[in-house]
Amino acid sequence: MDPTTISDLPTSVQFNFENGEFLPFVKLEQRFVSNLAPMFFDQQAVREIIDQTDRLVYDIRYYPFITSNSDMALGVTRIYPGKVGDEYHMTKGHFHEREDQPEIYFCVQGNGFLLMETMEGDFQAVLWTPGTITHIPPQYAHRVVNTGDHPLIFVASFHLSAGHVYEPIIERGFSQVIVQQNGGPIFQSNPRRN
Ligand code: S6P
Ligand code: ZN
Repeated sequence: MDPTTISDLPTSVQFNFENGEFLPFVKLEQRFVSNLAPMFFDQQAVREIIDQTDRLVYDIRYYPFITSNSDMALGVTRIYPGKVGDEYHMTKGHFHEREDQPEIYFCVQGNGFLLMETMEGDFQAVLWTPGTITHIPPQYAHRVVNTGDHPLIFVASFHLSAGHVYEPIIERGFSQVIVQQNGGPIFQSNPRRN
C-alpha cells in the first residue's frame, strides 16, 4: 500500500457507523461475482450472473497504520445482500500466510456468520449480529457470509505481514456452505468436497 502513509505518530480515521465508510482511506477494493467465481458451488448461477450483469458482492476500505517498526492495518468490508444460486454473498475467505498471525473482526452492522476452519478440518461457525467481536486465531481460514437483507459491515484489524493465501479456498472451499432454504439460512456440506 501507499508508503507515504508511514508515520510514527498516532493516527486516527473517522468511521461512519451508518454506511461503514471511513476517512481518510488509502485503498478501496471491489469484488464482483466474477472475482469470486471459483468460491461459489453453483457454477451455472455464476456464469449466468457474469453473462448478464456482473454484480458487486463486497468492497473493502483499507488504512495501513505503518510505522518504522510495525504494520498494523485496518480494513472495513461491506458485503451487500444477495445470493449466487442459493448460496449467500460472502467473502472469498483466506488463510494468513504467516502461521503466527491472528486477526480481530468486529461486526458493526448486518447479520450473518463468520466461518473459520483449519487445514486439519476443525470447522467453527459464529452467528454474527451487530456488536459481535471475534478473535480469529492463527491458522484458521476465515470467511464472512451475509445472510441478511441489508449490508453486513465489519471492521478487521490485522498485520500486513500476515499475508493472504487463497489457493486452498479456491481448490476446496470450507467444509460447510450456507444456503437459503424456506426463506432462511441453513448449513450444508460443501458439494465441492463430495
Ligand atoms: C485481511 C482481512 C480482511 C479481508 C476482507 C476481504 O486479513 O481478513 O480485510 O481481506 O474482509 O476478504 P477476502 O477473504 O476476500 O480477503
Ligand atoms: Zn485475514
